[in-house]
Amino acid sequence: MRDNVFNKKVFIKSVKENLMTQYRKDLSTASNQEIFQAVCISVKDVIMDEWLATQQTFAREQPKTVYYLSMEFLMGRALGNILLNLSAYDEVAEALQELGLDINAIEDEEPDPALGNGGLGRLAACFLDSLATLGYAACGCGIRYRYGMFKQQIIDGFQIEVPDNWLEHGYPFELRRPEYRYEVKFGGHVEQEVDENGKLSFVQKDYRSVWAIPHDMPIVGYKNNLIDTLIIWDAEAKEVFSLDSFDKGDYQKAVEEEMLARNLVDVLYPNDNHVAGKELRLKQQYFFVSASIQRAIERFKQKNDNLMDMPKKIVFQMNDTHPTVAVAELMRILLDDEHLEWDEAWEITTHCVAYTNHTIMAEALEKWPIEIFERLLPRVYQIIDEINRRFVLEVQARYPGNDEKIRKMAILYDGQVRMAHLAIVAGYSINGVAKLHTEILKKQELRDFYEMFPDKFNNKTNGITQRRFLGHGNRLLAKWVTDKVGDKWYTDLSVLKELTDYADNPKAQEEFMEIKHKNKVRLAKYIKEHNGIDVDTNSIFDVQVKRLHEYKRQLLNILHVMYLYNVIKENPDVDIYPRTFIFGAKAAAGYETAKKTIKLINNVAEVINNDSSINGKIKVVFIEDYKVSNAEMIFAAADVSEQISTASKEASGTGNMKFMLNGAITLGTLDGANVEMYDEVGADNIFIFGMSADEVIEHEKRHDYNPIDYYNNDPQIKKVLNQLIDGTYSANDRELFRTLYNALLHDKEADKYFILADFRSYAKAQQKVNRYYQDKNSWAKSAILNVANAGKFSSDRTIQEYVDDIWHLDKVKIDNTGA
Ligand code: Z16
Repeated sequence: MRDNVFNKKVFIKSVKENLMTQYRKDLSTASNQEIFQAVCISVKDVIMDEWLATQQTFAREQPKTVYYLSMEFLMGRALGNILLNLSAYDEVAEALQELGLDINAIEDEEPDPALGNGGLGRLAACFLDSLATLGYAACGCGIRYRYGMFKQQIIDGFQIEVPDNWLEHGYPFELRRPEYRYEVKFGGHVEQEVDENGKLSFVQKDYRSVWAIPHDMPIVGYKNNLIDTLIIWDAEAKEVFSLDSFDKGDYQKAVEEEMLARNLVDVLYPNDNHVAGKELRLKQQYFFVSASIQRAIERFKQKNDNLMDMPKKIVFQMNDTHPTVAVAELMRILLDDEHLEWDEAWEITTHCVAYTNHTIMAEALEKWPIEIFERLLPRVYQIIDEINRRFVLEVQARYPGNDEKIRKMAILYDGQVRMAHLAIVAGYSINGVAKLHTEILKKQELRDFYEMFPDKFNNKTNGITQRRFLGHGNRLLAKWVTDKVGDKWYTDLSVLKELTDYADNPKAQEEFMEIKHKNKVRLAKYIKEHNGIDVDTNSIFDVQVKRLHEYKRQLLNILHVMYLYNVIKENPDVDIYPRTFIFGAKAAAGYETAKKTIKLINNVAEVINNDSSINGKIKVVFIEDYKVSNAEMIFAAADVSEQISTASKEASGTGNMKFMLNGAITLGTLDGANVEMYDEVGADNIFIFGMSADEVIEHEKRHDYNPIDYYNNDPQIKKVLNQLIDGTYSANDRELFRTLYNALLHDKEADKYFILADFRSYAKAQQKVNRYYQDKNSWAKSAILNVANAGKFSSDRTIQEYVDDIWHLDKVKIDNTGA
């Protein structure tokens, strides 16, 4: 079947036919967008058969299924990835070439489905790719936001947020399935009723409800004929607003339901590692969680008659606290709709739900005011209240008279619902996302829970999919790797170890550097087109791309650039190898400090890039609208990967792994997964600096850090900080960066993220980078060793660990002889 469609001739014919039936155009008149759509329809034809075959196999074999509940799936573009996983990329590229078309230009017509903020959402996307590739039955469950992550424009150095209407031309890879809709109820009140058997039951009355309409997206496994599904739920008003309801007197209700449905999935909250606490967000959470659980239970009941068997067939993985209302919703359905006893429902729930923690940042901890919760979800709240009551009894039994424990551990406390506590009490597994992070959870943040439930806690170090971030994003390096070690790395990244033999080989080193250079030329072209800046492709490409957050310390990076510039100005002959400092980052729309940092980076760029006296030695580039599609190109072109978060703050990081896989050398702190990257690659092939997590935590406990000391005792630091407020980088408004200056020196928690404490150590590490790059062979050797030792960081490894320790899924083989 597949051979047929991706036979070049057949494929070309099919694309032409699609252009005709869809647009009544031929190749000479069709736009690239129209051709893109036509290509997608041809690809979809193939997918549909395999998708159906997979779902039929699942229905027949009933493998245990993981429902990955996540508010975010940062998928990135689908076309290229699907073609790669179908092993049809080259054929299609050639076919398009015969039509005079460049496959890259066609791929560029696809909007990035940006239904996520950053690391957490992209991790979910990598996990789906690995689940399908490893042959597991998985269902991603999320929200079909009409507007995903905003598009970023930089105007006069400031970030401007522009709505991203990703559905404008219709998204070719989604399948709307209104026949599988579910009702989701909000508000009203709970009444107790006694049924015919004298049994007490609880009924939600006077509620407002919406339909949840599933849209399926295919998750194509790598060359294994298996296609899993990502369901994104859209909201629709229950009744079409009609005169009919007006006559019946529920006009008001109809209007309210229409309004509820209309706003519900409008927009993704653009906060990474931060909660805004908006009521609409809780509505979104309950909406997609309720629909997903209803669906899972209905599917289960089609083939099973004993609900107590659910844990054998279903696991709900809760991606952070965002979907943890799932605990109570599952209880509600089992109690109220399935009429189970509390103990039975609790037995099922506590063996079906598991929770991943992704952060220790206090501002990311979700706590909902009881008032909002109770009003919006009255029955669900009752259930949480009962879970809490029973849990508090358990704590009292275990720690008699210890009220402190209750204060620290209760689910309901101080007028709030603490979602992480709900997840931990009900979940049978609690995992962190890197070794260091999990240790901090056990020893600090969740210490009391670890003491009470030690067996629930485990680590699952994050990973990334090599198919997208090497296979698709860096085709030159992918080919080089395949030439050296064969193509097994696509499904077993550990074979990269075999590249170790080439690290010392001068020819291999030269080839590697040549490929890196070509990728730098590709990025330079993009930068020229998008920023109008010429960059030196022989300079060191030093890259920090990730969400903008104070703990990630983009400010440390740019302050160091300001310092370097001072050094060059004072001593024009200083030995500095040309360097291009590349940034890319979106700031949450309401995060003022983050937005100021973007403005600072752009203003520093403006001054430095236009100072001809430094002979172009250093340049600064801020890449607008950092997103998955340009990320693929950026990783491929990087020499240096900046992973400089304050130790203990970055739970894992995943960009760090993408750079490593593309042969960039990490300059970083011993934070998150950097620690494990260090262990894999060895001290000679990574630049580590700064305080350790223990040191940071110790200072935080003692409150004994004073950044002023660094300012007073280090004239170069002093000079750089003064330049924030003397007009050097804001000639027209000296006060522009006062807030950044104050945040470092004078605010309540001055320099909360220890930028000045780590500055010297960072500058020293940068100096090492400067020297090391000039020894081309050593650099190439280290870069190759980074690729060689990136095997551990495949999301295939991560997913297999989830399967072995938490999910216990069955491996499925899809027989494609029928297709
Ligand atoms: C997020 O992207 C992360 C954590 C979180 O609680 C919320 C969001 Cl939106 C990130 C972590 O910051 C990062 O260290 C980690 O690699 C990533 O989640 C995936 O685990």
